[in-house]
Amino acid sequence: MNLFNDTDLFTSGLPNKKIFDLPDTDLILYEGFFTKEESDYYYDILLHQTKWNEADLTVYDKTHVIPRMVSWYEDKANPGAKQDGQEWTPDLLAIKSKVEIETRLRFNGVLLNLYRNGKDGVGWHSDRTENFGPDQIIASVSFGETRPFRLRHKTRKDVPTVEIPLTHGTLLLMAGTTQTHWEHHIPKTAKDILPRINLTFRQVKRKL
Ligand SMILES: O=C(O)CCC(=O)C(=O)O
Repeated sequence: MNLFNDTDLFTSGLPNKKIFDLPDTDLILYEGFFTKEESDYYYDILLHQTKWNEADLTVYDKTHVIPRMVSWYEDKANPGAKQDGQEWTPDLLAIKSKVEIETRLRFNGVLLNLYRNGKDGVGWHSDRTENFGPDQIIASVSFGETRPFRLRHKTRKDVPTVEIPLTHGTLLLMAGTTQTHWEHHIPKTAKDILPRINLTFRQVKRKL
């Protein structure tokens, strides 16, 4: 059985835009942003043709291999970008262009994450590194297995945790002060699930 060429593996939501009414965040979800056919195509291409790498994370002087595979693309014209980095592929540029037209924003980098199965996930964090600035805007595209994306406010305990199932072909825009005030997380699961690919488009401003 060739699981990954089975186009009925994943269902996608109907085209639908939802603006969340939450404090300290501008969060917009577009379910079915990519059609089922587009999503199946991109899932298959990205899964098989991306150069997936392991990555390390150092916490309190201990270095761990993170439980997911990653791949990074960035405009070479971006000041400070690695000149030997990967070239954007036509498919990544097509995905980026569709996201840019809808959001009316421009992105110059993308981090691809591959969650191979339920043992892969990402712990609570916000995306605040010196190369992105404090309130970076992130456009997050998902293909493949639906995984719950959890968000929690960093200081307001009265605000409940939000859980958004990121279905095949979804776009989630995180803007405003989301990264300053909120953390996000993809929990691991004991369920037997298929891979998920997530692309986070970013506006990289390197400190030179
Ligand atoms: O997979 C996701 O939806 C989230 C990825 C993420 O948190 C990150 O790349 O920082």
